[in-house]
Amino acid sequence: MPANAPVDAVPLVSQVDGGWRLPGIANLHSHAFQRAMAGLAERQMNPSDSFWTWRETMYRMAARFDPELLHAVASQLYVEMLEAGYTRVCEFHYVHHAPDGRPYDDPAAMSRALIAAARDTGIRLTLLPVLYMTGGFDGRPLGERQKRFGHDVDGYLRLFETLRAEAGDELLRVGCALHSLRAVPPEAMREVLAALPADARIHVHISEQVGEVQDCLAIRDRRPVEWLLQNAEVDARWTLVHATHLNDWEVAGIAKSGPTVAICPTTEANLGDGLFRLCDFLDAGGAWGIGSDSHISVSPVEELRWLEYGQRLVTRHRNIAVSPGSPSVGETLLRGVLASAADSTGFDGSGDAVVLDAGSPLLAGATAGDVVDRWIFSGNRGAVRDVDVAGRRVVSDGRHAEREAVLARYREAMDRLLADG
Ligand code: NGQ
Ligand code: ZN
Repeated sequence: MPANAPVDAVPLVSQVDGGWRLPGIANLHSHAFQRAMAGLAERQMNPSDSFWTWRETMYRMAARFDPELLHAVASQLYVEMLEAGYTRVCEFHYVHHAPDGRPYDDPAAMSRALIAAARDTGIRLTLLPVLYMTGGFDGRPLGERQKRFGHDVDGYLRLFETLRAEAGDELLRVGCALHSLRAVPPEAMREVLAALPADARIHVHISEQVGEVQDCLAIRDRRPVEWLLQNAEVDARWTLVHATHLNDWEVAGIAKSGPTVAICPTTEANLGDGLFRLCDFLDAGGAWGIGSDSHISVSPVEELRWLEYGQRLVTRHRNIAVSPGSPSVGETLLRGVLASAADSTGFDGSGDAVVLDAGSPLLAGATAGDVVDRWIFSGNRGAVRDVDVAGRRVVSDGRHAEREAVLARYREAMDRLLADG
């Protein structure tokens, strides 16, 4: 196949012995520690519960982590990701220091816990140490619980360089994340961007909540995406996480500049963010992928299904994510995810594969033309049989080789995280 063949011409699925082989899937957005609170923020505390009150619960959970607990939780999460078909994960990592804000003896200790979890489980990791400096657009200092997230520019760049020097093999990349426009003052953003190597990936949370758009307008006189496009050279090295609230100019501007939008459908639903403007963005030719973000679900099937279902619910139509020449919703979605994966993660994903079990009831009588739709739109029974990462088999018969040992450590970690006091 010539390198410039249109993506639709590359077969997405091939038949192998007793299965259907697909490319590995990239998870563009993860906060590993949040796996430990999945399902634990679903009781009403206050009639005005919102993203911002959820965040307080999340901060209480974040405050309990140390490197050992992070390693245990991330290992479990990565096993679950691999068993679900994710072979690459971008870890948007901001819990850097001890709970009182002081750096650990090794300032990269929390990052190393994530790297160890990825190496132990065999998932490809794009580690994105996060720059987090202020508690709001007005530049207010970090709150008590945010202190362990914070760096000044020099401290951040030291961490970035330390990690970067250790990366580059087929399983680890290091890029840069700006937590959000509210957490990074403009001058600091410029300094950090100017210091990055030319090939560094850059991820940023943006325009997830209406409150953030309003604050940005009030203080920077621009909407968040509008401001970013006007104040940084946003291109294919960038990933904009969420980008939920966009006006027409912003939709066109993102599509034209080439960043990937990391859409996190289950988390965005869970947090009451709003609905990404998928139809308009696809029409504009924008690049996008999916992330499991807060890990209330660890399933590419569920992310893709809900991305489509959200659109069906608001438009009252069916079969939305299609394009001329690509009438299958499942295939169009999967191709979208594949097309952005290398730009967003820094891994081209060669040697990654997911084999679906042809013996699964979901796939009885499947053909190459319908197997992807059937996988995505026929329920929640796991159909992933085998998973390869960089040519190495890490999941066989639906099970990760280290599943039991990782789970035992995770249970102990959860007991500690959930203990009183
Ligand atoms: C985060 N998560 O950093 O974990 C954020 C919440 C914030 C999502 N936005 C915190 N889904 O945005 O300040
Ligand atoms: Zn996030």
